[in-house]
Amino acid sequence: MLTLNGEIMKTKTSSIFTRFDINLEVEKQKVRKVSTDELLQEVADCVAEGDDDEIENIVKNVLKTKSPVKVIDEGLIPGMNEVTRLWDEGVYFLPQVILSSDTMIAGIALCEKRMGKLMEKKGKVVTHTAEGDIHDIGQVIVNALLNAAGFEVINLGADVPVDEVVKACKLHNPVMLTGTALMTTTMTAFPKIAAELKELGLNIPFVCGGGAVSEEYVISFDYGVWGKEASQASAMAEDALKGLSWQEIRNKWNG
Ligand code: B12
Repeated sequence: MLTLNGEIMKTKTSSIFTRFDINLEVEKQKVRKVSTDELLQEVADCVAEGDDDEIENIVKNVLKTKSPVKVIDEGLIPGMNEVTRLWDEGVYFLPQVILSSDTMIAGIALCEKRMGKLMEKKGKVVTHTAEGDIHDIGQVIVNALLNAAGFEVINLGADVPVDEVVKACKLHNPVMLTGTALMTTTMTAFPKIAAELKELGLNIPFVCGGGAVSEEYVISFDYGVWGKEASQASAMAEDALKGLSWQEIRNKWNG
């Protein structure tokens, strides 16, 4: 390159010409090994690499020898955890994360289909993702596991206004309510919901999970029970079905 006074300036061409296909390969190598099982590792890699073309074949294949819950717990979730790590480290950006979450959700749907549904439903659980929040992967896992455990899931979806959550609880009279929040700006909906439930005398455990909420935060309001892992949701719903109060469920699972 010539400068203004005619001198030749040495330029590093590697910073101008970028081979994005090669960069992608480098990114792939950054996905860590998360399982000693080859098939489960394939599932995790598929999510971490956001390969939504391959997920169906890979999950159908692994489901021949492993249970759907194992595929979710030891393949899909660890794969998504890798995406979270790569995002936090600045390796992944929104496009990769969107591809991975679509791949994850497709994988969960296949597992859910395989788990089947019991004819007799045990009781209702209302699930939602907080108002203003579209991060619904945790909720999708919770839904699948509750369904598999025989609960009737009233799935309100993501970004649900406080009043709609309360209205659904009034209408369905569930044994338990769940909420997921991944953003510090959206988790503030949970104490509002709890306060409205209290005003109506709807005395139900409200299990709150998602990366944004801490145990300390959730147990700071009445009805709140902190859910660390999605897999706890069905055991907590069983407790609620047995008649344990929100205080008893909180004492058992938190603190
Ligand atoms: C995937 C992802 C997305 C995807 C979401 C896709 C989807 N359908 O969910 C997309 C690309 C769409 C997205 C968008 C955005 N995102 Co985003 N995203 C993430 C990422 C990388 C991973 C989250 C995830 O799915 N984790 C995997 C799931 C399984 O984890 P989980 O939900 O926590 O669930 C586990 C437990 O918490 C628990 N659990 C959850 N719910 C429940 C319920 C019960 C009952 C129980 C028992 C347990 C339980 O079980 C699960 C494990 O078993 C995080 C990074 C991070 N560090 O978390 C950022 C992150 C959450 N995103 C963030 C942001 C800022 C955004 C955007 C605003 C970006 C933008 N500028 O547009 C938008 C949000 C728009 C909106 N209004 O919501 C921030 C939030 C910051 C904050 N603290 O407020 C994070 C933390 C990234 C960061 N470090 O900045 N995002």
